[in-house]
Amino acid sequence: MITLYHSPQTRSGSIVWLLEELQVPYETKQVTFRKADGTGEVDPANPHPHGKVPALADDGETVFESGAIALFLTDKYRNVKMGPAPGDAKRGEYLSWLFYRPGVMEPAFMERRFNIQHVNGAMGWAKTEEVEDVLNNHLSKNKYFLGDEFSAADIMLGGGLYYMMLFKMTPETGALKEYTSRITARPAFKRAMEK
Ligand SMILES: N[C@@H](CCC(=O)N[C@@H](CS)C(=O)NCC(=O)O)C(=O)O
Repeated sequence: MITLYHSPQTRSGSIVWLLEELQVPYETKQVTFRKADGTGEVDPANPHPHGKVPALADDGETVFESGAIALFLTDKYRNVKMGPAPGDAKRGEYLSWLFYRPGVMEPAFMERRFNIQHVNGAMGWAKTEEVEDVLNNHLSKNKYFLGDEFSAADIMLGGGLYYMMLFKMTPETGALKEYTSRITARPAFKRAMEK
């Protein structure tokens, strides 16, 4: 049985959405975590080395970091295809976008939120406006991150973009509005939100 270490309205919500898309049995264990306002504490039941959410346990294996969890699940559970397998022509593109979320998109938006000075050539991500251009350009030409194929990359990046627009952390462009409406209309997204 899959156990997701979870807390509502956090990044672990993306994994609930993914599990709902995959239609696999799972349980959630609600854990506490350190919040931005200084409240909360690491839950000793959470296997994440920093006490963050999400973390996941499955058949004796522990996985932490959202991107790693997404890749682990979409490779292992393939009754519903949520990501191209090794050898598939879109595998490289899939991995690129999955890693883009924690490696580039998130740091870029946090940089703006916390007013951090960008240093090209030193930081591993790109300036916020440049990231916004890449995302908007891609999504104005493609239905999903992988073209016509919805995948876990849309949950990881698209889910993040949806909340960033909601909290005014990125401008509400036509491309982003249309794309996020498309992905949040999915029944699995609605089920995840209800949970
Ligand atoms: N890079 C991690 C980030 C996870 C993360 O920071 N989650 C927040 C909740 S949204 C958290 O648990 N924060 C607690 C802390 O930083 O100690 C991932 O993508 O899984």
